[in-house]
Amino acid sequence: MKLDEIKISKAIIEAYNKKLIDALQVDVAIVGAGPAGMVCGYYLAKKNKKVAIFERKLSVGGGMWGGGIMFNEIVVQEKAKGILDELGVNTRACEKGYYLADSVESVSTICSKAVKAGVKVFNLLSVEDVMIRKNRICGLVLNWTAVEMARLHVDPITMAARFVVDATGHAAEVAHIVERKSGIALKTKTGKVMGEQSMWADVGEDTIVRNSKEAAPGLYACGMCANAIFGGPRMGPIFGGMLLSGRKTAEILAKRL
Ligand code: 48F
Repeated sequence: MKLDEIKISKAIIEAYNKKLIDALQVDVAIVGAGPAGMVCGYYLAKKNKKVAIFERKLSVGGGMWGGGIMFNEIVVQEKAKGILDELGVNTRACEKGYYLADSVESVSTICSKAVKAGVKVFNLLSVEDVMIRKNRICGLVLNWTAVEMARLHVDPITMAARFVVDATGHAAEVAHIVERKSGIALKTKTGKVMGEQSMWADVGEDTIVRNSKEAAPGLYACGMCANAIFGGPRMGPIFGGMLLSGRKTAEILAKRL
């Protein structure tokens, strides 16, 4: 059989169009395919919820690939090890109560499990705005990352979601957009993004799970951005909090859907 480039192009264009059109209306739209967003998507998809993740970069995985200072190992604590076990990520005990995992194996396995559970991941798409109706966040405004990077004057498209999850990490980009543009007060002490505090793993890992909650009507904070929004320390290359935050957010949303 001779290979035909036109057939290859047509197959890709048709399949992607179908996938994107189908994602224009979902139960949960997650912004950011870091560890927290992907774990959240995995648990929601396992409960048969329709989930799309929009990721700015070419690759998924956010800050997990590089472990600590580019040493590609991550640490998780006892409480979170069960999530890696469930996903099939190998862990090795190091100090008592601390487990190591290869960060490349962690990212690739979490992503694979999320996609196989039914999550649709759209890389190279940036969220530049939100859709708000009746004072509730109910969708996202998307543009190609290439358009954003080249600063081209190209209008975005819009998709609808029953819930939106901000899983954009330290930047808390969706919450910042809501603060800047909507007039809706965030459910924080100040009504605004509180900002993350200096490194303190022990406190940060706890607060991140507590802060994984609704940040504005229709908008949930998940992963590092939960501490950025509600105020809590960063925690460095320990990733248990990200996994637990992703699972907690999924559990709350599964009940609300
Ligand atoms: O930063 P990231 O990995 O967030 P996370 O899942 O995990 C945090 C840890 O990696 C680490 C840490 C551990 O102690 O503190 O930082 O909370 O992943 C966030 C993803 O969101 C994407 C970004 O490219 C990254 O992959 N992202 C950020 N803003 C946007 C976005 C946006 N506006 N649109 C689409 N994707």
